[in-house]
Amino acid sequence: MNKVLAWLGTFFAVIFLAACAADSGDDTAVSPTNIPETEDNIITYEELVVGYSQIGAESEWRTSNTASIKEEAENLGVALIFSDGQQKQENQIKAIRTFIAQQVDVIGVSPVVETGWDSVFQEAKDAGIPIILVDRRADVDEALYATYLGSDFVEEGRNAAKVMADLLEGQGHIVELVGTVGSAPAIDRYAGFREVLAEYPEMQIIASESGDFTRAKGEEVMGDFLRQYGAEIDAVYAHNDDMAIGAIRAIEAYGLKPGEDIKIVSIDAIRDAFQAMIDGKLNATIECNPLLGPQFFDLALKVVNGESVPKWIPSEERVFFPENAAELLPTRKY
Ligand code: GYE
Repeated sequence: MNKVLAWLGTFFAVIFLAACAADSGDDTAVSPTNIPETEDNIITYEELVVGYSQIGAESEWRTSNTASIKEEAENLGVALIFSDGQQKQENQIKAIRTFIAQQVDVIGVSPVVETGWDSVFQEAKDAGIPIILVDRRADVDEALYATYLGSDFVEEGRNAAKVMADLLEGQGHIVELVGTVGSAPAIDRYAGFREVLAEYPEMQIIASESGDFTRAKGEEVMGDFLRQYGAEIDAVYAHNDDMAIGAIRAIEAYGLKPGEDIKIVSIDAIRDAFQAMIDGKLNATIECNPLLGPQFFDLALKVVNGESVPKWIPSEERVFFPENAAELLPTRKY
């Protein structure tokens, strides 16, 4: 018994000394924040349960993005509960509520539009489930999400305008195929393009309509533009390659040559855009990387384990032209 008391005495004395050392600012002291976590309280990929709310399957970009997420979950052994929102915000909100009820560890979401997420994100926060925004931002308080992983869409819009200015030598009539109304990439690609265009008073946007990021809608809207403006159109700025491919079809049906009579610049850099450049029908594509699976799960694990992560992880992106499209196509992964 005495031995036990003596041992306890020594134990508390050590604790007391350690506390004094911490107070005195000695950085070798043991404090709760620098005690290494034991293996027991670190979550591993095999234990991680992730709810993922995807937008839909509107474009090649999106299907590659979905494939990247599903493949990486499988590689890592992560339990992934995947929900396809069919491009409807209400479906995404329902999916997030289901994930909360299922008590997943972390939620990944690619918000179809920017606004209207405050309540459901707050519900996740109240349940202690972190949200990671993937690909698209939501217009909410920074406290409601852990991080955003995705592109700088404003910069993509600026780059598209710079390329367009070169192609048109600073002069001409542009029609614009806008992405999904209210979505982060549509809002930012619209703004970035105009920011640079302001430096070129002789380049004008004569029409701007949404093609909802799909080939079918891009073709339909381009058909309307051609019926209205015909050969007055010098160029198309499409917020994604799929709409540009739709526009190419409409221009051919109208009897003009895409890429020659009407220049086309779009965004994403999908494989079909490389093929269109090889065929001389598309003049440039600005890269937007959908292969976000590996970075997403890396972040998800860090976030659930309480590691701090930056509020934005931007993707690195390039611009591609027809000159080396044939050489690059075999290397493209989406
Ligand atoms: O550019 C488009 C897709 O959010 C960046 O969504 C993404 C966009 C992409 O449908 O093709």
